[in-house]
Amino acid sequence: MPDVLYDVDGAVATITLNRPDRLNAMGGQLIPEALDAIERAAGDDAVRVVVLTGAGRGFCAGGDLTGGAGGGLEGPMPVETKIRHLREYMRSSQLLYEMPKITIAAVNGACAGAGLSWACACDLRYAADSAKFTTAFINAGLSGDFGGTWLLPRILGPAKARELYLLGDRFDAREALDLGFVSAIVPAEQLLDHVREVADKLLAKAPVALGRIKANLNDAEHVSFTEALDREADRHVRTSQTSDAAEAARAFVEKRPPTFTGR
Ligand code: T3D
Repeated sequence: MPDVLYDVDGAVATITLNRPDRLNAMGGQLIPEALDAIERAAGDDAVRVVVLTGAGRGFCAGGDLTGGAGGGLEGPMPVETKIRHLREYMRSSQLLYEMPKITIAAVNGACAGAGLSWACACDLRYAADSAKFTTAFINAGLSGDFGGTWLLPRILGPAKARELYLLGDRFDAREALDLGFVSAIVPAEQLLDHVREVADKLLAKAPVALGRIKANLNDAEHVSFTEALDREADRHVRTSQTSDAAEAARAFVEKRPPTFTGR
C-alpha cells in the first residue's frame, strides 16, 4: 500500500496519509508521497478544494520516532544535505498555504509535531470529537519544522503558540475549538461528510475571488498596511472585471443563485 492515497471526486482532491498503525507518522515514503500529492492537487486545474486527512485513528503523529525520519532524511549524509532535503519536503506546507485553491485539514485523530504543522498550513481545520493535538517537538527534543512555528502564532496569537510549543502539552478537540484552531467538532464517523459539505459550499463560490481573498489574507501576515492596501486595490479591481463578478451581481438582482465559470 502507498503511504499516501490520492482521490479526486468532482473538484475535490482528498489526500489521505496512510500509515494507520503508526498514527500516520512521517516514516516510510509518507513525506515525499505527500509532497507529490499536494503538488498534483495544486497543479490540477480541475481541482478547486484540497482535503488533507489520515487513515485510521490518527491524522498525523509527526516524525516517526520508531524509525527516525522517512523519505531519505535518515542515514549517513552531510548535515547540509539533510537540511536541503528537509527544506524541499517542507514545500508541502508552503503549497498548502499558498496555492490559490482552498485547503482543508480534516483532523480525524491524533495530530502532532509536523502533522500539526501541516494542519496549520491549511486554510480551514475541522476536528473529529476524538482528535487530540500537541506541538510535540519539545517532547521529542526537537525545535520544529514544516512551518508550524511561523503559522501557529498567526492562528492563535503569539502567547498561546509560545505556551503550546514550549510546554508541548496535549489538548483535545474541545480546547482546539475554544482556541479557534478548528472551525467545528464533528462526530468522527461524520467528519469527511461534513468536510465535503464545506467543500461543496466553497465550490459554489467564485473561484478567482476565493483565490484572491486567500492571497490578501496571506499577505496580511507579513506586508505593511500600505502594501496590503495596494495589493487589495489591485486584486479587487481585477476581480471586479471577471465575468463571475458580473454574474454575482446579476444573480443578486434577479434573486437567483449565481452560476460561476471561474472566469
Ligand atoms: O521525518 C521528519 O523529518 C519529519 C519531522 C518531524 C518532526 C516531528 O514531528 S517531531 C514530533 C514527533 N511526534 C511526536 O513526538 C508525537 C508522539 N506521539 C504522541 O505524543 C502520541 O502518540 C499522540 C498524542 C500522537 C497520540 O497519543 P495516543 O495516546 O492516542 O496514542 P499512543 O498510544 O501514544 O500511540 C499509538 C501508537 O502509535 C503507538 O504504537 P503501539 O504502542 O500501539 O505499537 C505509538 O508508539 C505510535 N506512535 C505515536 N506517535 C508516533 C508513533 N510511532 C512513531 N512515531 C510517532 N510519532
